[in-house]
Amino acid sequence: PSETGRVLSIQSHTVQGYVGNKSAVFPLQLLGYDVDPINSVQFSNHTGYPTFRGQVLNGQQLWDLIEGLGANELLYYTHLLTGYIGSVSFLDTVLQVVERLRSINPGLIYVCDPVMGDEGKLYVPEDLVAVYREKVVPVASMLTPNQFEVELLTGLRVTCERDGLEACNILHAAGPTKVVITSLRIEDNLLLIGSHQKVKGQPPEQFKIVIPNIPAYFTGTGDLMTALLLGWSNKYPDNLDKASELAVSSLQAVLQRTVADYEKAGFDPQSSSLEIRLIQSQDDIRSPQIKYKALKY
Ligand code: ATP
Ligand code: PLP
Ligand code: PXL
Repeated sequence: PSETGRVLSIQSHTVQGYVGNKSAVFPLQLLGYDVDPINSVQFSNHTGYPTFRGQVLNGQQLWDLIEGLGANELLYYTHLLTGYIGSVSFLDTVLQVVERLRSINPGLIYVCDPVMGDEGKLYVPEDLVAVYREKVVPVASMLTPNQFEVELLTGLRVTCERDGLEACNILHAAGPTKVVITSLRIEDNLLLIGSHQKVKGQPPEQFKIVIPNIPAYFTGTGDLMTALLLGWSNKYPDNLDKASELAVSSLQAVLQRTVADYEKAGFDPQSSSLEIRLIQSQDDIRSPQIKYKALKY
């Protein structure tokens, strides 16, 4: 399938390394999309390093860029993609961007990774949670929370598959027709749960993909995962299961290459967070071999 689009991607930029736009733009381009990145921050490196320097874009500066595009009639997009957002004022402006883009293309697909934290720890200001829950979820087309984020958005404790499926139902009722919980930690495995509500008010089609846990810690994988899900689900709009198989298979190939390359260079992959080997994995992104299959419920 050759279905492509024009994506406005509002995410972090790091000079060195791959998170945010650095981990989303290249894969989407490889999949054939025109991608227009707005850098919500420009940092030397991601914030997991001992130190970082750089600048943060504020809501007004974001809106200024949108006005500039608008003045030249350049605001036709098929997709809006957002990831880590650090303040309520910036998130409120993103909501204005959604409204503005939909006034030009009512069919705009908003793919939102509601980045708030992981493993029980919040890494955004607490007042963002209510904004995501009350204002962002209702306008999102596709949502890609992790286990902790889905708990924050639904108020459910999510500790097993059943909880995950129930949480997806709650999120569908609030807005998005596609929900992918990118990782549920169940014993030694990671579980992806996908849910597509094809008809409003009807039960969604749901599936899971079992992902063996790699004993290493990566940064930027969530951003890459959401970009791949956007890319593939647009090519297979009625097969979220197939899109997820492709995205997971690409991502796992990237992670396996990353660990192998660090080991070859004499590093212990468990000693620190690894920068993903994104550029070296372009064949796995363009044409992934499906090695991880979706199991339908
Ligand atoms: P976000 O906070 O951006 O929503 P997230 O917490 O969902 O992100 P990750 O936990 O990085 O993001 O997971 C994204 C995907 O990366 C998962 O679906 C999983 O496939 C893969 N992944 C991440 N770490 C590992 C690992 N150690 N072993 C195997 N797969 C992993
Ligand atoms: N740690 C911090 C401090 C972050 O800000 C983020 C994402 O914004 C992450 C970790 C998560 O990165 P990932 O995309 O791999 O989930
Ligand atoms: O989602 C990953 C991410 C995004 N943006 C910045 C980050 C990170 C992860 O550390 O530091 C600035």
